[in-house]
Amino acid sequence: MKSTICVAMLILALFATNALGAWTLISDFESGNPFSGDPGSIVADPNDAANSMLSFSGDTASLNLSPGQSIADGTTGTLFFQAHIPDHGRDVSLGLSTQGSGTNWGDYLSQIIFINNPTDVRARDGDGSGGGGSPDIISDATAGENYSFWMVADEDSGSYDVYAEGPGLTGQALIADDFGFRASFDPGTINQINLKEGGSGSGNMLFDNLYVDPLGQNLSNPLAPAAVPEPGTFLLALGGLVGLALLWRRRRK
Ligand SMILES: [Ca+2]
Ligand SMILES: [Ca+2]
Ligand SMILES: [Ca+2]
Repeated sequence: MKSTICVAMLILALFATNALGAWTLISDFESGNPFSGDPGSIVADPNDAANSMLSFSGDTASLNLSPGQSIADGTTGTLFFQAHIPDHGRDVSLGLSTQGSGTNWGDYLSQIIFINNPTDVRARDGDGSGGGGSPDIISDATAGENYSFWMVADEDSGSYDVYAEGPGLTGQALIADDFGFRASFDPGTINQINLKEGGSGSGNMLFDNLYVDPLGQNLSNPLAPAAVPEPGTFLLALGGLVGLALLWRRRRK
């Protein structure tokens, strides 16, 4: 009997593992642009004509997250997005904020800054806890390629981490650790994404595939095929577990 319970628990654990990692798509820019303000336009991905991306060429834009997409007061959530830095394009910041606070620099919580000449990526360390200033987090990023970013924001401590994957990086790299929010206020619910031009450069900056997991740090890739075991693999594992359980029962007799 004990062994049967043991097998049932293991099967439940298998299903529970697959249920973790809840990404919600905010926009893949295939059917419109959810940003308001000066939101730019939808263009074809320079590397894949079948894919659409946001081309931001304006001054300021914002996107309001629905309650189900928002990071609640006192909790941690993760924003995933892809960025493509054109050669000699526009200096643009992307970051999290709160509805009602606005879109000024002082309203940014987390802030990643795409510098287009040279193609560096920086992040603002608002309270100096990660060393201060806006250090390079990717020096000499490769123009014309897509990078994936995971921005893990902790509302309670007012800090964030940035992980990235792309040319010149080794796997999924932690490139900003415990950087302080830029805004000096206690944000409460984090429910806005801001885009803002940095005052230099011209042209555009491309973004795609915005996802949020408002319930915690999530370093899985929402664009990767779902990690569900194939039926054959699952049955093989199940068979193995049942076999082990039977063996265990026989040994105990
Ligand atoms: Ca797209
Ligand atoms: Ca950290
Ligand atoms: Ca708070």
